[in-house]
Amino acid sequence: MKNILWILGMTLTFLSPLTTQWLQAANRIQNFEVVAVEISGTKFWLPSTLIVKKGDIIKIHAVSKIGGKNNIHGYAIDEFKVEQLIDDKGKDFEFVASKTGTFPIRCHLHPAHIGGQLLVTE
Ligand SMILES: [Cu+2]
Repeated sequence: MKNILWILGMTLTFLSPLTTQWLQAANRIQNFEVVAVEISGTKFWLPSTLIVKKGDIIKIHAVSKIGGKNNIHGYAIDEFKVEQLIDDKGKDFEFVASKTGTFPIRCHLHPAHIGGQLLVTE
């Protein structure tokens, strides 16, 4: 019995770095929750910076917490052809961060609405 446990332990010890490498090679799923808010009359998308790795599958849940008549806001990342309309019910969408770089995030409905940036690293 002891021998079997030892063999099992050694096998797991040997395999775990390989498993880690395999997981790193596969596309990671990155989940983000972003909200449109208004602070002292200025609208923002928060968090303003999303940091991911090249090849990651980016899953975003976006929701507008800005009340009033104009509660629909845009969430656009031109480089990855993301262009969504977001209201107070929220919306899920996804894309693959297929290239490295820093890419603007903006509200395509309101130029004054402060967006952010998507940072894709190697
Ligand atoms: Cu907006």
